[in-house]
Amino acid sequence: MTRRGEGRCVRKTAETDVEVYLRIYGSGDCEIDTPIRFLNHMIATFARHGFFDIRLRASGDLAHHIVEDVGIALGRAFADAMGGADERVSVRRFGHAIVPMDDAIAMCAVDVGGISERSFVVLRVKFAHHTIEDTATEDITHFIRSFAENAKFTIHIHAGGENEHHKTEAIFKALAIALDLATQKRR
Ligand SMILES: [Mn+2]
Repeated sequence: MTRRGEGRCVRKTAETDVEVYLRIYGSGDCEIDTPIRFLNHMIATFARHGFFDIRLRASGDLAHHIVEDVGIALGRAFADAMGGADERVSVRRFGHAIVPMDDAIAMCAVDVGGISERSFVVLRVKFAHHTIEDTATEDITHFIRSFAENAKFTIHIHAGGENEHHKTEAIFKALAIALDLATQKRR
């Protein structure tokens, strides 16, 4: 982990324009400004339950591009905050959480070690609907994969339930709690 646990990513492409500031050892404060309301809700939830301070601004052409590129930029901000494999040895590395939300439950385990710049994602979740509010469910899974790949994290998520909003919110909470635990300094 870098000394202050702070990371940034500014990323501008032909499709999107994204800026992220992240403080891993924060208090859950966030300012989220993207045109996708359900994504804003998920990232605010993620910040609150992970005690991450996040300032995020994103705009772009299509929702799919914005969700994907926010995942990439947030992942890069985590990678920036955590540093390379030699700096990541200062944190606990592993974390997990099981989070219920009414009918839904999500289980998440993470490895933030970034060994050999690798990442891996196992997502065992089935969505019965194509969208949640203004966000495509396939964009949510794409977001998690883009985030993990750019942060150099291994992320396993198993989730189930009836309500898609609850299921997704439980996933973001479980991911936040697991990452908060894994990024704590080693004693
Ligand atoms: Mn909600």
